[in-house]
Amino acid sequence: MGTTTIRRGVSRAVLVGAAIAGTIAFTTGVASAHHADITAAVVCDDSGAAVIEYTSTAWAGWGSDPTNDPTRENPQIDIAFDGVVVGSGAFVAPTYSFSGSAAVPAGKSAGDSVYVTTTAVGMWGGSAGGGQVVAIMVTIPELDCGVVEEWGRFTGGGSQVRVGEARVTRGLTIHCDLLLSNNLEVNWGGKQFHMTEHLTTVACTDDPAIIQAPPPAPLDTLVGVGTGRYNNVDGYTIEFTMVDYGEPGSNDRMAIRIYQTSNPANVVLNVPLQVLSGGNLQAHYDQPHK
Ligand SMILES: [Ca+2]
Repeated sequence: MGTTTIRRGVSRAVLVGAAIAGTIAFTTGVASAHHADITAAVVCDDSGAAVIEYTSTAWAGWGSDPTNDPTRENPQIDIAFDGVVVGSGAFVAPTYSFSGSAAVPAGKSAGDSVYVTTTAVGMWGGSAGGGQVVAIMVTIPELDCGVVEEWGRFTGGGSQVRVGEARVTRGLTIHCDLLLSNNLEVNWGGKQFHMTEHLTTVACTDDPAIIQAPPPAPLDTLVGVGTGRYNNVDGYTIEFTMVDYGEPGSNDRMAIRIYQTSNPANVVLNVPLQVLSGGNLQAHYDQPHK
């Protein structure tokens, strides 16, 4: 068996713990209306690392037209964590702000504080001098940036699942992780396909736009590929997509394509993605298992 790609459903980083305390701690520099405001929060980035996200904005009380105020321009605003510059940007129309992120300083952990400062290094538009510093204190929360694996599976419920010319035999079960036994059997026009090999690839995904419940599940869409027997002859591949649009199943969708593995042009069944004409696909949570 070749390389198996396993996607265990939706993965996401989880933030656990207290809300971020962000308060303006001090303002220094030239006594002037010109300064940068700063907001910041500790979050997990996509790679699972703890980072401080910041947004620096020209002082909010400025002017009446936020989209066209050259006095808000500044060519260099430095961002520092505990005095170490970690980023730089410019205030330009129309937002006069910028955002970024950088790693939490080494050695800092939950409960520690980090001073996030924004310094107006450049001259302001309208030729006001720079030098203003604004700082906020960010307290690092309890963070668990580990990737959470949410496991899922699909079953066929209700009456027999029908899509296009195909009927999916009762007992349909497909797991995202490939590890437990799967069952997919399709009948159409007197012909029959039975998936015999575990899937070779599968993707389980969750589209926020699709209301899949009930039951609650970490996915609404499963895309799989497997091999099996067509009319009792080995050497065929099945590609399938299942989408759970909730109950009673009349909005659920499925696609099935079966072809000869050695000759993909020999397609014996092709049902494009479409609404079921019977039955109900159901996505579920599954227990972690090895
Ligand atoms: Ca459904």
